[in-house]
Amino acid sequence: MAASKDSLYLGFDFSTQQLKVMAIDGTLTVVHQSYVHFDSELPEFRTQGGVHIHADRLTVTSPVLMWIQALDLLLEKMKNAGFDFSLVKALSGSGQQHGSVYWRTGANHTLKHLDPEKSLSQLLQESFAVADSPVWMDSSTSPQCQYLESTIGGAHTLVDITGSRAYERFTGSQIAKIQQTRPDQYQNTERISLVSSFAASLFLGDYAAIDFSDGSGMNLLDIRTRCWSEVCLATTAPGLEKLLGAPQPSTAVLGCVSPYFVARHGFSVDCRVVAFTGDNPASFAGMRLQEGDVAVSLGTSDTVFSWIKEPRPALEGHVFCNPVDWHSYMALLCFKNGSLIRERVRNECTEGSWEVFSNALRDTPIGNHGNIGFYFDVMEITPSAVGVHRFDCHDNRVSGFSAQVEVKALLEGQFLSKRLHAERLGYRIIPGSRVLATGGASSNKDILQVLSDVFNAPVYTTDVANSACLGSAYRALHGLESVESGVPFSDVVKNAMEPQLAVTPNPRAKEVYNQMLKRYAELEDRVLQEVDH
Ligand code: ADP
Ligand code: XUL
Repeated sequence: MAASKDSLYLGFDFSTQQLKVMAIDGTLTVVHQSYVHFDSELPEFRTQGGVHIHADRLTVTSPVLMWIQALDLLLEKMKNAGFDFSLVKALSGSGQQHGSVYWRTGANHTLKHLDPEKSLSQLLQESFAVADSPVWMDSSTSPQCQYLESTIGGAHTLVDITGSRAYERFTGSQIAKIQQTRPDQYQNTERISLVSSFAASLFLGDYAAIDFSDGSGMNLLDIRTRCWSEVCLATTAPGLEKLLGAPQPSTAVLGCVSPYFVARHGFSVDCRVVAFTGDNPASFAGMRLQEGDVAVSLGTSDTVFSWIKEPRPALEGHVFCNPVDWHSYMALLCFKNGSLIRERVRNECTEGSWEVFSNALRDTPIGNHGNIGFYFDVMEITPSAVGVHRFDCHDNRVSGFSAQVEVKALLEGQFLSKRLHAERLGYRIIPGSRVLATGGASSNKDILQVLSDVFNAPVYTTDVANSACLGSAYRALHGLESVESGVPFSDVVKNAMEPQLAVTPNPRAKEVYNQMLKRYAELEDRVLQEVDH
């Protein structure tokens, strides 16, 4: 690779709360970062945490035009910061997974003929059949999930084909719900994109393919053949194959940026668009995950993922196609109650200050005097439970903890849950295992200390907490290089900065958390039974 400082590679991340971008040069050095925060910078859309939670508490959507306006604003900010778009050789990006965008009939014609005098939000006002896109936080599609599993021959059959049993937030059930509840809008749709492929389409000026890795989060893709599963498509909604377009490898170069970006922002006509993918697959790339590592992302949602060679899908968690090596796979667990609940507890217990929150973590002992808590403000994905459940050291339910104990119980509970469910998926801590942490909360060392203690493994971070953006920029570079030479991803990023050791486990933690993990598992069963009745 010519490690040029004059060639730039862009990675965008259309995440739940904000749109972010990062630029790297040919030496993999980060040279620019910028973001647009939806709630505060685009208040006219009235989102909270980037979404609208509807009256039923189950339906969660985001306005598609908000994402477009955010892109207009972000590019404007970059221009004002003196960013030179003409140096960008390739760009890629990621999106929150599972969300779906419904392009109205005629929208592709609009995309292909964008007037560079106008903003994207002006031009695309009328381009969507569904204005509010269902996103990953939605859990309103239980009937569609039940129908899919029962029609296809049970949860195990669906797991074998798609890598996951039916999940409410997965795109297949979301599409089925739209088709059933708004047939007119479905009828008026010419293309369905994921958030990732929607964003790629904006840059491409044409409908962009869904990539194999993000496509694995739909309950529609056969993860072994990497083709749409005919039976899943047919069970979900009519005419789907045409509406989705053919899926493509995550490393595919889809084409060049549309003339609109050349004329309006000064991009080079040769700037390549590499397939966009999901935020978790992009983080996977950004963290340069190796076999044996486990990555823990602490963002709006918390996720845990690892590299796997052979898919052994289970009823819990997900197996996705690997975003950087198409022969392999990645395992993923998703926890919906992540940063937002940490913020709530911070606001209620530690005066809204992360510093006071950190003090509480430091000032309480490992094991928190035996107190254990489950904190699910919204219906959790792993496990499927809701509510706040607190237990004292004798496993008796209690109605509250002191502020400090509450903070520690939240973090210990979140990490015990991650370890428990990762172990159920086959993850084992072995000598040399590393926990790689990323996401907004990974900037907090006291949170990482609890993570390290619970997993009894050293925790590493990269300088850049924003691994989905970084991974997208790496993927842009790799996409370009691999077209020319077929070079593997690991070669392209081999000179990137190694993750830094952040914290090591306290020697006393192993025994305490091994015991506590057993109690946590039993109490989780109890919570699940009690919630059911
Ligand atoms: P997204 O999933 O939207 O990409 P990020 O990974 O950017 O989210 O994480 C944003 C979250 O990071 C915020 O909601 C906030 O709760 C959390 N965060 C930021 N700084 C800290 C901190 N010092 N300690 C704990 N959490 C933090
Ligand atoms: C993963 C998931 C979330 C979203 C938003 O399955 O639903 O992690 O990708 O980050």
